Amino acid sequence: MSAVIPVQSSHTDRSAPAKRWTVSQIDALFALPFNDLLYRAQQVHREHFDANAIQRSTLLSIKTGGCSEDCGYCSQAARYQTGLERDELLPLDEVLTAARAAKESGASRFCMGAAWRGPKQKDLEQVIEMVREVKSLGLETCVTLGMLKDGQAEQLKDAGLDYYNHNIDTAPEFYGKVIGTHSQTDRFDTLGKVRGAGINVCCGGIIGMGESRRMRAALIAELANMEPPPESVPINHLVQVEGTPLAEAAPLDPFEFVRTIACARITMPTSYVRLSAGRQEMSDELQALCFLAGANSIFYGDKLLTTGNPETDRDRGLLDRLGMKAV
Ligand code: SAM
Ligand code: DTB
Ligand code: SF4
Repeated sequence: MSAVIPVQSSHTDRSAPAKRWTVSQIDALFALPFNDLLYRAQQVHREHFDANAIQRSTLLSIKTGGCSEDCGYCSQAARYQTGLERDELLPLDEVLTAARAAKESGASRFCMGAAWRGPKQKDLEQVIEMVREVKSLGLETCVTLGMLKDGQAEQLKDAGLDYYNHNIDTAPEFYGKVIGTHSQTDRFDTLGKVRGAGINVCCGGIIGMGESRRMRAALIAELANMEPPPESVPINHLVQVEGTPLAEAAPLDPFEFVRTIACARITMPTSYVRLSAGRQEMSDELQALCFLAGANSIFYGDKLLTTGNPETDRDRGLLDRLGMKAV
């Protein structure tokens, strides 16, 4: 087995070209005995990070529901009857109240999400104001607004935006089965604009949508082969939302989710790997395994965008019990 899995040389210099990973190499990582895979992930993790430190980001949905897109997992797509109430873009003062509360409870980054295919210029101007003001509270800023047009990333950068979240979600061969209103190529186009403007990239995907292991490997390969790989890699477990096409997706073996985290860690040694959506449905023990596999970031606060996340008290308790500290 080890013949097909090269040992990664350490890659701390982000200016040097990263190693390219083939899908087969990552598939071979997935196929390792669980303990061997986690051991490798731990070695890589400890080479680049404090293995007991965790970064915390708080999410806020600044514009909820009514989205034109057809993403098969999403509660916010207008075309699915998910029972979600639509909201217009939140006023600045509500956003700032939430950002202050996030800072107070210990988050280092505040991430604002909008259910858009992409922002219209007049909406972008309001978001830019939010970014400026949130940043002035001493928080890192992140937004996820959908696809960007030329010039929009630069405007966000000028406002002081630190991260743009834009996921590629799944393997290229599975993308069209989940989403029909835009392509993965469109997503890469926006990621290029974000990178080009000098904004940090937050890009990951969703596991548990009925994809095969090979497809999970292909998703990780696409992420790891970005030049450079994303600074932040959210690995979401599908949250099954009633009314969406993926509400009845077949359950995933939880160890397969842990393996995905480990593969992300090994192939993207210097990136923050975020254990993202789906934590509320996970046991403390499963989350601890994800941290052992190299996840070193979480969404913190009792709501994601429209679905639940563990209460902050539960998270504080978990991190305490594991002897982990926030960064
Ligand atoms: N509309 C923008 C976009 O699509 O990029 C921003 C918001 S969208 C909700 C952000 C990401 O949330 C999606 O790309 C997807 O990875 C994740 N997501 C949405 N619904 C989810 C669900 N039910 N379970 C897991 N992840 C989900
Ligand atoms: C990401 O990868 N996960 C977050 C964030 N980026 C924007 C969103 C998760 C959404 C989960 C479903 C919901 O709450 O609507
Ligand atoms: Fe719209 Fe984003 Fe949901 Fe897709 S994931 S339906 S683009 S809000």
